[in-house]
Amino acid sequence: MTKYKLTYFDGRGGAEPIRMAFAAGGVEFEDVRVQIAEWPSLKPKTPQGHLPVLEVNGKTLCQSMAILRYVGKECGFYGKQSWEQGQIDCMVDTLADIWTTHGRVIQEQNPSEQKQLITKHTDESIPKVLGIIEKALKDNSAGKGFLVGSALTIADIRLYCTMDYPLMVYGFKLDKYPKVAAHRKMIEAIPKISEYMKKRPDDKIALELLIPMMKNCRI
Ligand SMILES: N[C@@H](CCC(=O)N[C@@H](CS)C(=O)NCC(=O)O)C(=O)O
Repeated sequence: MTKYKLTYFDGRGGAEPIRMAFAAGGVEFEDVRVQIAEWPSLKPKTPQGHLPVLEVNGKTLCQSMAILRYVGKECGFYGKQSWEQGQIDCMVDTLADIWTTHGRVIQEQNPSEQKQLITKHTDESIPKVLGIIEKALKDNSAGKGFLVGSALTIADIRLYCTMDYPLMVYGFKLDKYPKVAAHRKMIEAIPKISEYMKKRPDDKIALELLIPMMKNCRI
């Protein structure tokens, strides 16, 4: 039996879609969560100096989206043929823009610059991406709510997980994006995902790092 070991920090971030894809596929994996204090000594031992890292029977794969695509293929969430896979990739890459601007916000040390970046993130970057996603969901409505095709794919999982931090950390609202809001409910209702979400640990990165960072920034 293939042995999967996923190493990431003790939060959702870049690893959560991978964890969720494993869970939705009913595939067991070892969920290794590195504490911030452990990271400096572990970093030089990782292949590219960052996480997530997936070990498959002792072989190592880096880069969150490469890992997600690999796990998507392993679990049957990567579409039926090349065209569908192209569409899935398009949606996954579109969503990456939300992560890019989130990354800029959390790396900014200057509070007033950080405030400006948060405004850009919530008022420009997220709405721009969600406008594209809302339209894609509308255009694919005969697929009955999935982002691509008519079954769960990594594009759906990536969408769900990408919106976690905008909703939890930045207080973003989905009122203007009814299809995205309905998609969220649909994903939460998938039995294996619902079961996984009930059991998963709290997101320590969001609770201990990101949410306090945003509170300080609003003062
Ligand atoms: N392009 C990489 C970026 C990985 C990355 O920057 N990971 C962050 C956590 S989300 C990390 O390891 N930060 C600690 C560090 O770089 O020292 C990916 O998608 O996996």
